[in-house]
Amino acid sequence: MKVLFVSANIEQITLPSLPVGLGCVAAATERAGHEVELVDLMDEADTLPTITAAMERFRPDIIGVSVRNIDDQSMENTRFLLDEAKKVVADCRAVSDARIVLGGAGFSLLPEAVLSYLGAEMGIQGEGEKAFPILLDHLERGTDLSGIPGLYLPDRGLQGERAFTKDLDEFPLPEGHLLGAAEVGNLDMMIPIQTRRGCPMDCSYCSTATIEGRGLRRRSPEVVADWIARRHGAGFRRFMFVDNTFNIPAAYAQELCRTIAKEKLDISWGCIVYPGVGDRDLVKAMAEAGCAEVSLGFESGSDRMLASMNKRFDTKAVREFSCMFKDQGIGQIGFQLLGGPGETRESVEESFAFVDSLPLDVVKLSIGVRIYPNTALAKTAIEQGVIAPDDDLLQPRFYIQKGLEEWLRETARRWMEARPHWFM
Ligand code: B12
Repeated sequence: MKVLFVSANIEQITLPSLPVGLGCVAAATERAGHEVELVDLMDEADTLPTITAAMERFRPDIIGVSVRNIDDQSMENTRFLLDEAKKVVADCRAVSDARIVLGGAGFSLLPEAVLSYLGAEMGIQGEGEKAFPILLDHLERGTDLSGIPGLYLPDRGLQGERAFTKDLDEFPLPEGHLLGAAEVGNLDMMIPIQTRRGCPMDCSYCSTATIEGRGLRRRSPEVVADWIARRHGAGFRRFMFVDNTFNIPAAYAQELCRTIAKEKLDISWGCIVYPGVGDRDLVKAMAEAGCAEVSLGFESGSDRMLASMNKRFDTKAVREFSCMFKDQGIGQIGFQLLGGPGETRESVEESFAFVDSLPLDVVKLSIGVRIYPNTALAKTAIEQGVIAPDDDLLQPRFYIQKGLEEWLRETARRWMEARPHWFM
């Protein structure tokens, strides 16, 4: 079959992100024997002309659209981003009769609500490399779609239990032409690479388990290092590990870094780390492999709040961790998520003082916590009457501890005034 993959994300918030997930599905679909093309709409002011040109040139049988963002996750001046994807789906419809299949992190979070909002024929929750080719096979033969893992149909819900492939080496990584905007040669672009999926940590507010599952699955370090070396050969120097937690498990992260370092590449990269997992040797191995910056999502400087978010570390571990990165010359962005259940003025002041005492280069403050389905936070919010039990959470809802709202904004502003490296 001829499959056109369309990345509907046009957002440049924080940094433009290449559609690596869509590229992975496209690579697996190509390997399964189909003809594929990928259109990345990131740089398009008006998406219709690009979509029209692609349809006329390629004439696809099926269109796969990735839906990454639903909203910007910010309680202050919230931006709802799904209308951008809605326009892309409408544009595809306007110029093609091909069936539209949705996927991506945003779709996986709220499959039924997104499917109905965007008006597509179907969607696949979770990883698409295995399920999408199975779906194509069924569509080609005109057979019944029930049983396909992770497939959602409008008004008929989930058709088959989701599958989580254990060994990610079974799936190809996307090469040049399936890497979205990188193919046009923007060599400054940060190239995303995912080495593992799934998170067992269960933070009270986090949506990762819904998107990727709880069980950790990985690619072998050699496969990852080879892929990075090929991109390096093509002229790219900046990379970002998009794994939720680069350092879990620590032994794997260390082996990965050693394997990358052996390639002796002139690269720099960033990643997201979970405080308290791994030691000095790991941080040293990261520096030697090119790590230039880590996102340290410790979220609070109050031990009581950390425990209430189900974090498996305390402030002492955060400090030790932060100092290890400082010692290795690795830059750090610290993240604070303020206003969750149980937050008080004291815990906020405690957090700010703690953050202030760490060797962080940048600090991102978020006030209010986006409520995602299947989380402990959603349960609390329902129990406290913050959201209705039947709220599908498509329109962003936030939890903020009652009575703190104005005070928290004011206090954050006051602390930020004298700290230009802090932002909201
Ligand atoms: C890394 C990351 C970032 C990095 C991106 C770096 C980069 N260069 O790409 C940074 C820090 C910059 C970032 C920024 C933002 N992010 Co972010 N990010 C992530 C994270 C952790 C991983 C995304 C990723 O690359 N995954 C790896 C790829 C391989 O997976 P994937 O894209 O999901 O694709 C798989 C499946 O979804 C599926 N699939 C994908 N497409 C398709 C298509 C079809 C047809 C099919 C069948 C299947 C399919 O198969 C793929 C392969 O298995 C996710 C959380 C998560 N676990 O998903 C949040 C996440 C995507 N981000 C989110 C948000 C909100 C943002 C920001 C808006 C935050 C902000 N205010 O700044 C910005 C937006 C950036 C932008 N320009 O779009 C939210 C989106 C949900 C929402 N509320 O909208 C997520 C889900 C986190 C969350 N809270 O739940 N992010």
